[in-house]
Amino acid sequence: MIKKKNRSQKLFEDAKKHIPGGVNSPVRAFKAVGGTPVFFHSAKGAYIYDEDGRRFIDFVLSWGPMILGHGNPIVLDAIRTQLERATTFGAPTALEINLAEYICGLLPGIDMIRMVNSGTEATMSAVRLARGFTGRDKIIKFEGCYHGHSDSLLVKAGSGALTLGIPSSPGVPKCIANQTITLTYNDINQVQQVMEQIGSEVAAIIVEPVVGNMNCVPPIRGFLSALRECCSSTGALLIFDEVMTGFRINPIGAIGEYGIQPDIICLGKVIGGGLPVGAFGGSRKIMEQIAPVGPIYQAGTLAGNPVAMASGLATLKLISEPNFFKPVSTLTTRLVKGIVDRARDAKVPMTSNHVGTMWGIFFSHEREITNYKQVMRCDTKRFAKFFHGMLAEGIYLAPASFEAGFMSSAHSVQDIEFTLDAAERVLNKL
Ligand code: KE4
Repeated sequence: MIKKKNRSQKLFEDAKKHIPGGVNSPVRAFKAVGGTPVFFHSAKGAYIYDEDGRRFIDFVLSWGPMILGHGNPIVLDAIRTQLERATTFGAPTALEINLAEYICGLLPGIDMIRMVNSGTEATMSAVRLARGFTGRDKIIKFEGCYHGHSDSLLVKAGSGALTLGIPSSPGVPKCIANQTITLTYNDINQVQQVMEQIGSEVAAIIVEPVVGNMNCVPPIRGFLSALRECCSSTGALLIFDEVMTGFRINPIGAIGEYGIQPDIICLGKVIGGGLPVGAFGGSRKIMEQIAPVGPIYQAGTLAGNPVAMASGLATLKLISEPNFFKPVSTLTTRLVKGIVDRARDAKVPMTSNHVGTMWGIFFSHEREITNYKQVMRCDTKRFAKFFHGMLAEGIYLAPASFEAGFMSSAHSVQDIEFTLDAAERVLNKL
């Protein structure tokens, strides 16, 4: 008897007719884990429901934004209220002031912020700002970090530390890629040596303070302070790409977690509360170089969209409450420790990292994962089996082993226990 196709399979076939690969963002296509992507229909709290009505506990949370869980009533009310008034003007609104004031009030050293519509726009604009502010062209980034898909940041390492960057995608001109140098995350000596040699040509070092795009890899002691020192001593700017870590690894993010002050911060995800928002910010001296007050151009039709501002502001106010972070971080620790303990009992090599409410598990023999090479040695096939096993148990993990997981305040201890019971069953069948 031919197995009845579920709705997702049918929808995926339909989707591929008019959408490249059937998705509007590649990682959603399940290429890294195989099988058919799940098409979702609705969500509430920690749960998402597919087109067949199946319920999943959601640890992707739209890749980070849904830190309050789905459909938070206060956030929905804020969105509804603004929707009734207007969806967009393409003109300034008081809401943009409210969100800018709120974020600058939370983040030390950030006097001004410019709203955009995505993390990609935030980092792309930050790179242009750094180049315009310093009058320099070179950018340093790190292997395993992802900063969105602007040309200067879709660049992988050349053969040697100082060799010019190589486009990591067709369509990125070599003349642009070769202005970006890609180094090894957490290799302090390497970045110090490179900056000693070419620091005067470097506009900025851009880094994910905790990497969430080679799964979850935190900075080793001294790495972020070394970047700060390298930039301060050469006149390069330090850009923290906190699109993922902002208001997620700590009540304010990496500045709060590690006490290192970037020159420019990039934000996204959580600050939109599920609607499209990105932002970049810094000191007044740097930010007033941005048009219209300064000469460095940057713009966007829906930047500062009032509905998105309302959603972001409501979200940030809720997560800034004093007793918000600790319980969600504690739940994250409970989940990660529980999975690792069950992997050990099932004799499945596994290690993990987590910072605040962001986490990652690695099918690896390594005691600790701190760099790209170690991540690349992980057992991705075993992850794919684990992913599908958990999916069948009603647990939705990131459909790629090089992605981080997330936690929300809507997840309960019962959800974690349910997840750990499922993990035990799945790990023992790997
Ligand atoms: P967006 O343009 O996707 O809003 O943000 C790009 C970006 C920038 N910086 C960091 C640290 C990021 O993690 C991202 C985007 N994250 C991915 C997940 N790893 C988004 C998921 C996707 O690409 O569909």
